[in-house]
This record gives sequence, C-alpha cells and structure tokens, in this order.
Amino acid sequence: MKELMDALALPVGTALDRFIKRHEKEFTYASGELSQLLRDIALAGKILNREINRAGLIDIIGADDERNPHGEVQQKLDVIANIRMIRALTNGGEACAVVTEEDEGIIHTGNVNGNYVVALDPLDGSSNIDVNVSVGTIFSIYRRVSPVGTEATLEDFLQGGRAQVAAGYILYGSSSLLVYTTGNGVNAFTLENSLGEFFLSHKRLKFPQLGEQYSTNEGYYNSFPTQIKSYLTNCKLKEFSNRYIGSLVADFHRNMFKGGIYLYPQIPKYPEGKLRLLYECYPLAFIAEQANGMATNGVQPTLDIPIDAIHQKCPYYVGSKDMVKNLLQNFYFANNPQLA
Ligand code: AHM
Ligand code: MG
Repeated sequence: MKELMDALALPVGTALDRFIKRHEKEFTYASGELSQLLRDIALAGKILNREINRAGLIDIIGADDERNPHGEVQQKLDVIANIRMIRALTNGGEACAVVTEEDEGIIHTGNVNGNYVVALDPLDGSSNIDVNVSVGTIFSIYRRVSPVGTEATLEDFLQGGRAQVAAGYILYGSSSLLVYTTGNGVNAFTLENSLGEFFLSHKRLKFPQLGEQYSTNEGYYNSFPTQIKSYLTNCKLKEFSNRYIGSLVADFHRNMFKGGIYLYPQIPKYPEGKLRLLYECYPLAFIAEQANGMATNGVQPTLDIPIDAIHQKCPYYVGSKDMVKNLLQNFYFANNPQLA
C-alpha cells in the first residue's frame, strides 16, 4: 500500500520509464513483463512520431498499392506503422502474438514463452496524414489463456473487453502523447522531442461529466438511425459545438479534455458500424471507463459486447458520462415508445 501511495505521488515531469517501474506493483502479475511491453510500445511510438513528423519530406505519404483486410487502400505510413509496432513487440520478447488492423490473421512473434498478446490499430485516422492532421496508435493488451510455450490462439484475443490488462493510445499531434491505463486510472505522458522521452504531463485524467461538443460524420446524417438523429437535433437545440477531426484518437482525446461525445453508428454503408471492437473500441472504452466516461453500442457497455472475430465491428458512442446517458435514453424510448 505504501508503494502504491508513493507511486501515486509521482509528480508531473516524471519520465515514463520511471513511472511504469513505480506502478509495476499495481499489476496482478507484477513480473515486469507488462512494463516491458509498455516500454516497447512507447519506443515504437517514438520512432513513428519521427516518421510522421517528416512524412512530407520523404516519400512515405499517399496511398500504397496494397489493400488491408477490409478492402481499404493502405497508406504507406499504415504499412510503416504496422511494421514498426510488430518489430518492437517481437524484439521486446513479452508478446507471443499480435493482431493488427492491417493483417488478416494472428501474427506469431516466435516468443512462445511470452505471456501477453497485443491488439493494435497501428495508425488510426491515417487518411489524415497527407494533410498534417493528428493521427494515433491504439493498443490493447491481454494476458494469454493458451499454455505458455505454445503458439497463441484466437482464444487469447477473444477474451472480451473486461479482460484487458492494459490499453492506451499514442496521439501524434501538435505535441505527441502516450495515454494509458492498467485499470488504475488514466495518465498522459507528453513526448519531449529533443530528449526523445515521454514525461508525465496529465495525472488521473477524467472526462467532464457533461460536455458541449459532439463528434460525428454528419455527412451520413440521412442514413443515421432515428435515435441518433433525434440526439443530434437535441445537441443542435442546445447549440453544442460540432467538432469532428475524423481521427478517432484525436476526437476521443479532445472530448476527454473538453467534454464531449463521439458517435459512429451503423449505417447502410457500414451495417455493423465502421470501427473495430478489438483494437479501436475496447481499448478506448477501457480508458473511458477509467476516466469517468462511458462507451456503448446503444445496447450494452462496449466492454461487455461479446467478440467472436478479431476484425469484428460495432456501432460506437463514447465520451462524457451524462452525454452518453442522454443518448441511451433515446435508445430506451425508441424501444419503449409508450414511455416517450
Ligand atoms: P481507420 O482505422 O482506417 O483510420 O478508420 C477509423 C477512422 C477513425 O479514426 C475515424 O473516426 C473514422 O474512421 C472516420 O471515418 P469517416 O471518414 O467515415 O468519418
Ligand atoms: Mg487505421
């Protein structure tokens, strides 16, 4: 308990490595492996930050010839980010397998003795890269359930959102930040470029209970479900601001600081929603719940949505608790019109 209190007292400006080390005791399995994994992801994040910052200078912007498993054209930086993250996790030795948005199946790292698996969106919002808008990496970490010494299995990745042992994101923006949780609150670390090090900059992050911003692609308004349309009408009546970057990490991050809600419903173009449960929705839902926010698909908390495929999609509503609760009332009344 004393160590925990000491760790909580770490001041703004503490280096990420030191912070991770001091918080190791909070993990159920305080073996240092999870700490090493977080350091590996942070290292890959620093490398990616460098690539993104000079994207305009070298020939890595624009579309590659390849398509990812969802049929989308991959950006060159998508490919680069994917390679960097997988390499860092492979070399680090703690992850026995990785799933990413860019690869169809499980990637086995060869570390059969590793106790963890990692799911990633290596470069979320990458269509924004050509125009210097913020993008991010999202990660989610599970302790494997398959026997150590064997290859990881699908089961390791399909444990459900509540089984995550850590989750986070790196936002590559006007400054770059690493934000993560291991289930004991959410902290943010800002990258000091000249030192090449992340330092604690925001302790115990919390969504404001109620916000006045909503983030959604209103170009799809005519295709939105009735509940979403009426929620948005309500936002407009209250003169809430519409702020949509089109990079989930950046929109989520802004809403966590300013108070707001992000909405990506199912529409005919994306009948199950656009966002992926395993490496986009679960990890940000874990962070949201740890930061006094809420995440749902309109039916149940995102972390409780059962998963049976690694690239499964879902509708996603995440943000300030009272805003998400207001939205859920619309779903409730739509199902119980006699009560409306
Ligand atoms: P991506 O992982 O292929 O980048 O797709 C996810 C992104 C989110 O970052 C963003 O919020 C959303 O897709 C934007 O979609 P749209 O262009 O349909 O508004
Ligand atoms: Mg992506």
